[in-house]
Amino acid sequence: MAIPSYGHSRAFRCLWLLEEPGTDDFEVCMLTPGQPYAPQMQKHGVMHSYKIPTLQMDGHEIGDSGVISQLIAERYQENKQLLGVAAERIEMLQWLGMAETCITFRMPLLHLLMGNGTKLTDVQAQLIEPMRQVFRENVAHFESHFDKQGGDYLLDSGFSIADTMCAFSLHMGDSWGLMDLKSGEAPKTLAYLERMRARPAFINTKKYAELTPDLYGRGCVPIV
Ligand SMILES: N[C@@H](CCC(=O)N[C@@H](CS)C(=O)NCC(=O)O)C(=O)O
Repeated sequence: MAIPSYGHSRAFRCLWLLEEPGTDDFEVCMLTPGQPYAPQMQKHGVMHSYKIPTLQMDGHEIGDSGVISQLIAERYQENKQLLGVAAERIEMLQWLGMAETCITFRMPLLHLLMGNGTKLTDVQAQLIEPMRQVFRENVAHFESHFDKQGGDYLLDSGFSIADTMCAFSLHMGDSWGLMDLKSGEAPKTLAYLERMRARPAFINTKKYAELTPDLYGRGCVPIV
């Protein structure tokens, strides 16, 4: 799997999944952030994909975190069930989609957040306020789910790829101050996010952000 060397790319979702127990047979190729990804990945045998994350598996190149998550979960489902039960399939797929749509509106802000010097507060009135209600509704969707269904995870049956996909989006939105999780309007969603952040695999995944570009195995162990 090829990913850039910073911790807030969507690759976080897939690395987190791989760091959960049940999966050992993988290599992670960290890339240099800010440089075009395709040429860097080509040096490692990726022919067509230019997206991060990219998974090379069984002769295929897969360049979408949701699809990669499904394929990894299917591959290792004998070790650990991360796809929910059959009756939850449609709900699980909807959460995979939600993970992307709930951050889409924030994408124009990414270049600001990734260190070009502009403060979020400086663009608040122009870029954030007009979308404030849309941002709120995304958070409200998670909160009403936990109000109705309770439970520690998005699926009733337990921890799944719905969590690795969506909790990363909530983590990113909260860390960058783009989601009102701490306003008091979404206490259950915030508690859910804190539970996800406390998982050992989530904590291990954050360590990938400190690595230099190279090949690594589970737990950030260099491959020699
Ligand atoms: N929906 C895809 C989006 C992947 C994506 O756009 N990744 C960004 C980095 S987070 C990327 O590769 N940007 C470079 C490009 O689009 O050329 C996913 O969830 O993986």
